[in-house]
Amino acid sequence: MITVYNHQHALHQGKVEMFRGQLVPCFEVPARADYVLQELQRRGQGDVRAPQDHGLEVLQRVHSPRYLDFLASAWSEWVALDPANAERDALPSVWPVRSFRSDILPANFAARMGLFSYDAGTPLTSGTWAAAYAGAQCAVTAAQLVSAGARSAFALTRPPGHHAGADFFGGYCFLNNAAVAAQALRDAGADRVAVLDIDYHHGNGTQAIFYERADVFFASVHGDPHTEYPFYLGYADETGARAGAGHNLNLPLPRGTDFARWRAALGQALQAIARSGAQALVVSLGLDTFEGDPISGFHLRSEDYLRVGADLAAAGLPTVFVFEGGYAVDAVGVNAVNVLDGFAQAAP
Ligand code: FKS
Ligand code: ZN
Repeated sequence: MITVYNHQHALHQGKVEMFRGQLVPCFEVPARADYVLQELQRRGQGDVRAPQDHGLEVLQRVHSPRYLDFLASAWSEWVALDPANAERDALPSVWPVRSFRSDILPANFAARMGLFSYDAGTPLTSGTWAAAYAGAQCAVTAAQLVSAGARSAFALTRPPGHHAGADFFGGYCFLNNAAVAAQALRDAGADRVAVLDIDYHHGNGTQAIFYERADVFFASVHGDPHTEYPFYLGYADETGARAGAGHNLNLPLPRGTDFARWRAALGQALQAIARSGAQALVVSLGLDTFEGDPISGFHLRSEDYLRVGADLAAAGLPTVFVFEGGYAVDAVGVNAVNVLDGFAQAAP
């Protein structure tokens, strides 16, 4: 399997996130991607390529112009507020909840940070735009390889993407790599595409982007948002709206779910994807379903990921894998490559 790797990922290195009233060290660290790359090389799967630059156009297919403008200039605006900010991450602290306006673009930087975000756990840093931009280009490049006939490709990139919406960041995500990949598959000629999100956390951004569309089916297996992040989306009764009615499937599972039960939900999602008529598949590949993950609550073991890969291969669709979460840093490489290996062995 070809890996498209964003070596600029390390430019995004948050220092702190807000957690229970304190600033704590970030869980989403550059070493995560390094471990996956090392494991690919160790297991002889080292066909690793750099992304091609397809420009802003591919991002504009999914994200709003004013959000992209904001992200591209946010760091320089942050530093312009106070030169000492160059040493600090930018975090939002004020948000327009219900009854506030979101059509106005305030001049105040903090106000715009809040307008374009939904949590205080997602630091914006000096290299965030460069890393996120190159990362999204990895997703497009992987999608184009698959459109051109490859059975599969893996976009190894961070920051992750599935919590980012058309015009907001949050949950460590800025640009929605999986959505950008799905749109690139559509634009390259696939009439129907499916996104399958197997990260521990619901992919609220991806769901929101495609919620009213019939051409991209979204299915997600994740921790029940009654207790798990992102809390405000990801419930089973969210099935799509307008043209997208019936094209969204959420399979929330309780904290503590083991592989047998998780795998049954995966099977349900794959059946729905088959019924959707998708001609290509994007997998939001989170490895935070692992039993050793420090911030999540499922109990998958390292060897289970081989079977996950095999189950995904059995869907028989050209597949783009996009790296998302997974915070047991020393295991994330083995777990990610187990999925890819399991896939490749079942679908050579
Ligand atoms: C721990 C509180 C949890 C937010 C969790 C974000 C999860 C992100 C992710 C992604 F794939 F996007 F990276 N805070 N202090 O794993 O879904
Ligand atoms: Zn996650």
